[in-house]
Amino acid sequence: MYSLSNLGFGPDFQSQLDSLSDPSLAPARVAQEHGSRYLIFTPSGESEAVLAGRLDFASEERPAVGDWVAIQPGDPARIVHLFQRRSWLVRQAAGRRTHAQILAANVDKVFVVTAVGHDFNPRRVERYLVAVQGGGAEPIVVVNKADLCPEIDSLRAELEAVAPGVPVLGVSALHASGLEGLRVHLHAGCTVAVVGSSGVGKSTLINRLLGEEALATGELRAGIEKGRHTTTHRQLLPVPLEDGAQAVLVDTPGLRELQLWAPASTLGGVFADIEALATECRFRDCTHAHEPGCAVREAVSRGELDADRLSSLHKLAREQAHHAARQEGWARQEQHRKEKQFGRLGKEIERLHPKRQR
Ligand SMILES: Nc1nc2c(ncn2[C@@H]2O[C@H](COP(=O)(O)OP(=O)(O)O)[C@@H](O)[C@H]2O)c(=O)[nH]1
Ligand SMILES: [Mg+2]
Ligand SMILES: [Zn+2]
Repeated sequence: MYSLSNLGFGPDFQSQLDSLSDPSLAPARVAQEHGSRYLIFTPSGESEAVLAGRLDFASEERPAVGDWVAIQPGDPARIVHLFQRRSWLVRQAAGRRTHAQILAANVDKVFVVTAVGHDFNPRRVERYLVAVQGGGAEPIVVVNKADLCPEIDSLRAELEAVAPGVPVLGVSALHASGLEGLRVHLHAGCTVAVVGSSGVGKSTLINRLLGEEALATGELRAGIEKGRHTTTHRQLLPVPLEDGAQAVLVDTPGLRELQLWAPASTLGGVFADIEALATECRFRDCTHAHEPGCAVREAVSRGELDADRLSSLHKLAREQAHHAARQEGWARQEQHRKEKQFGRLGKEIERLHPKRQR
């Protein structure tokens, strides 16, 4: 059984429900999505749900895992309304036409999981942090498989340097060590998504936090850190805490690369060290690329700032600008298409009801 508050339902969603003023509707949270069929959590348990016809919009406007929705109870229940999201984890979905794909909605925190060995890469972690903070969630960096590496503390320090203000924890999911550091982030009603490349141990970690082998994990193959990718669907997993309370974990399949989808403003948060240096640049809009009197490039030449970190910022800023421009282009096209459609509709109405127009 679930309670709405353990699932993360709060006053903001309650007031959205109230504003629908339809006593036949009930709140529910999307736990899994399989095309047009959904698994939802409600206070009376789990149930299947389908979309009511009119919700069939563009993909960002369709319910995603973690979304709060209003349902008409039944078998299956019908989802009639999607509540406004508090936060989200978004990536750009692959395909001819790039579009935003909601990986998880209404997430409070995100465990960004990496592992010692070939996955370890500060540049990849920076990328995740930008995406997480851009969606309004709080990141926690987890370096897994600490059992395989005696230098775990120096790896942690390396990530702390690229993640100002973000906790960086070394753990071993396999040996269940260091997990207390993660558990302190699980509160009643709190939603924590777990992201990272395939094989870093996300499912193993979630099983440990759940206290049961709920998820299949990859087999340890030849070589030390290789794992098979086994999670294929995103899903919500309630975690029992003390006193009957629950938090909610979101398992995600391994992402080969989390393509950035975040507002430009989040770059500043992740690269706060560079932002601080930039206050000393001669030009206020210095891009730290070629301008004279650039305090950031001076810090690089003095060896105080890693040149790779600066080029990472440049790369992410270019990507961000590129996506923003493309998105704007589509928004204009879409607007144009709608205007044309409404224009046609107007003419049609005029044709059918000529008198009403006068
Ligand atoms: N040595 C070691 N192996 C681990 C650890 N955590 C997970 N693994 C192994 O890594 C492989 C991939 O784990 P899995 O949880 O499926 O990764 P996922 O793809 O991120 O969900 C499996 O063979 C796990 O047993 C750990 O802390 N130490
Ligand atoms: Mg997995
Ligand atoms: Zn500069």
